[in-house]
Amino acid sequence: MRVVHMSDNHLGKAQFHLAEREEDLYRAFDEAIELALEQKPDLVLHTGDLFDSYRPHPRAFVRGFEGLLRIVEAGVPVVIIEGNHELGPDTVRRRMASPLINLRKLFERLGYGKLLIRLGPGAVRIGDLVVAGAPYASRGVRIADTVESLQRRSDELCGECPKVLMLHQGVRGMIKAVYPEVDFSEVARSSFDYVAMGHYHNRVVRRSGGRVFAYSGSTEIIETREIPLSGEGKYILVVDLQGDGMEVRSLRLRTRPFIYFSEVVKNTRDLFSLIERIREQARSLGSERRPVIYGKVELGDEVRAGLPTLEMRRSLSDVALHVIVREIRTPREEEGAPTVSGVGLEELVQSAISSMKLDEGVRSLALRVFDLWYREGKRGEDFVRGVLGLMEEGL
Ligand SMILES: [Mn+2]
Repeated sequence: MRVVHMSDNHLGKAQFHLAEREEDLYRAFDEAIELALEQKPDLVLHTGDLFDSYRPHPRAFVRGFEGLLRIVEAGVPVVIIEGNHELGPDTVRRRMASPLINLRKLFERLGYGKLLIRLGPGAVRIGDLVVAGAPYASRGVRIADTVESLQRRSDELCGECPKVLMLHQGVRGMIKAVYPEVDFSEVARSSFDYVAMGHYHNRVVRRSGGRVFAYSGSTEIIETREIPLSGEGKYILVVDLQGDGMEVRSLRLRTRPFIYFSEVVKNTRDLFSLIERIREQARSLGSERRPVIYGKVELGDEVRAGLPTLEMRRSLSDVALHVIVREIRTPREEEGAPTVSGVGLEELVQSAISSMKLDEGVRSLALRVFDLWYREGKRGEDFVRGVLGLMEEGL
């Protein structure tokens, strides 16, 4: 049995507010589907965040619909779960259907109801394979309990069949940076043969006792924090489940190139040498798509703030789609000045909130509010409604 696993296309996101980046994400999704179908799979698994928003732009909705339609028209079933981006305050509280529910309704009307399967949560048998899965659940929900009940339902469907579990969660012990909702041990305690995961945007394939736990990663660069790892590429996974073994292959997608840099610029000579090197690198890419150039410079005393950004934009804009420079001035060491190294914003906020003298309820509310703002990306009205929702729930 051959299964293709893909995730996190984030259709509809226009990174850096660029129409070209919105199109890049559609292209990556289309290519993922093309590569998937070339494999003649028995099944396609989608582990969430097909859309960037739970209220996708019609353009994104149509592209998502067309892509999945190509798969089911080839007679291949698709099993999909919601990622955090498909769940807004409204969808979570059941007042509004998620975009995946709307997609499913359309497929049903077209007579493809049996081929587009949304697990919300649930388990299905497809041929000799059992596939179980659950939508994204935020921190505070006991994911270990969900896994346990999905295991029971899967065993009831077929005892000896190979089994797949689909989750859109951060798993501690498999990923860094995104803060996790569940421990690896709690997922590994189950007996699913292949655990297909979404949410983390870099590919991670972990083998353990003949079983495989894998994040296929996103199909394009979605967040700026993925840029330093852009050289590693973006993938879909092809899983061959045989009687006693499993083979997992990665198929690389042709995404837009990114050039990442991180340099100390002591003077203007350093700056122009950096620009020349990046220009050479951009030229040597040989890509039909111009790269995004993104990085940071640590400014020496002789360099005026703003100059690197100005010069790099001016001299590289002909070879790049977009140039982003983060300028950092190294603070002179002062006694007693707090130093933070290698700690991300999430960890920093978490430890700051944790160190405050707060009532436990207030502390966890503060963490959840940060979660809404930072990870679920809620802004404006959505954010306010999200916070009010949390307070109503007494969380
Ligand atoms: Mn995602």
